[in-house]
Amino acid sequence: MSKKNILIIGTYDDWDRIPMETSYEAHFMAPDDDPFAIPLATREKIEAIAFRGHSFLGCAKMDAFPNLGMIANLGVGYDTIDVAHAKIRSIKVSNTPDVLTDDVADLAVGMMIAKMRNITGAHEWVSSGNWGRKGDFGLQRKVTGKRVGIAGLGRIGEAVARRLIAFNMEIHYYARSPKNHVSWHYHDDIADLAGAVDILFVTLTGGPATKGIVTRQAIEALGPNGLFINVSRGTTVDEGALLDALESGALGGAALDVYLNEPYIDPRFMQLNNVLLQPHQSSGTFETRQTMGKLQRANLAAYFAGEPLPTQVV
Ligand code: 8YV
Repeated sequence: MSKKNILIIGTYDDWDRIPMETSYEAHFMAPDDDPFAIPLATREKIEAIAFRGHSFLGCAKMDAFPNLGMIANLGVGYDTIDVAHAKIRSIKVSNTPDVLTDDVADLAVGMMIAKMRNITGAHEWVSSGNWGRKGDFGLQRKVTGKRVGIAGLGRIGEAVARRLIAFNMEIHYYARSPKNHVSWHYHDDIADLAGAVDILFVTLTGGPATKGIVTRQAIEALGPNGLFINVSRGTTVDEGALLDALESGALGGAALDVYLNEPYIDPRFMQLNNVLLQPHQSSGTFETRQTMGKLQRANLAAYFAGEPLPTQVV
C-alpha cells in the first residue's frame, strides 16, 4: 500500500522526523514559508500536517491543501491554529496535553526559586571571582511561606499549586469559575488576585479569550515587591505595561518563559536587571519532548486508521 502524504511544519529531532518519514511520504515546510510555493500536485496529496512551533496556521495556509483532514500539533497550546476555520472545513486538530504538565510546572517553580534567591546572580558572583574579591553575596528573598497566586487553574496551574504546597504557601487562584475539588482562595478577577499575593504565576491557555487578560492594573497590583512568572503565552499579558512596570519598579521582578513575538522578543527585556529570562523551554526535556512526539504520531496514526484521535481538540 502506498504511503499517505503528510506535511511536516517546523524543526524536528531525528527521533521524531525519522519515524514520520518511515511511516509517511513526508513533505517539509518552514513555519513562515509560502505553502503556495509547493506545487499544486503535491499540495493535493497532503492529508495531514504535523505542526510544530508558534507561527500562525490560519485559513490561507490550510486552504493551500484541499485534501487536508488533520493537523497534529506538537504542544498542548494550539492558540496559533485557526481552529474555527479547521472546524468549518472538518479538519481535525490534536494536541499533546498531560505529558508535559510536570515539566512546565517544574520549570515554573524552579524559576520562582531562582529569581527569589537570585541563583543566577550568585553563580555569577562566584564564577567572576567577586566572592573572594568583594566578600559575601547580598541577601535575597525567602520563598517558603509566601502568598502565591495562580492565574489559570488548569492542568499546569494545578500542578504548580500542588508543588507549592510543599513550600507552605498560601494559595490563591483565578479561573473562570471556582473549582470544587480544591480549597484554595478563589478570585474572579486577576487584578484582585494579584493584589492578594506576593508571587503571581500565569498558567492560562493562550488565544483570543485570554489576550491581554493580565492587565496593567493587575501588574501594578502585584506591586514593587511582587514577582510575576509567566509560563503560558506572551499574549496573555499587556507586555508594554509589564515592561513599563519592570522599568519603573512598580513591579518588583519577573521570571518569564514566554513573550510576544518569540524568539525576537522586545529588546527592552534585555536591558532589565530584575528579570529572569528563559527561551520558551518549559517542555524542553529529552523525556518529555520524546513523549510529546510519540503522542503526536499516535494522533496521526489514529487519523489514518479511521480511529478516534487520542487527544483531539477539534
Ligand atoms: C511548545 C508549548 O509547543 O506545549 C506548548 O503549548 O508551548 C511548548 O511545549 C514546544 O516548544 C514544542 O514546540
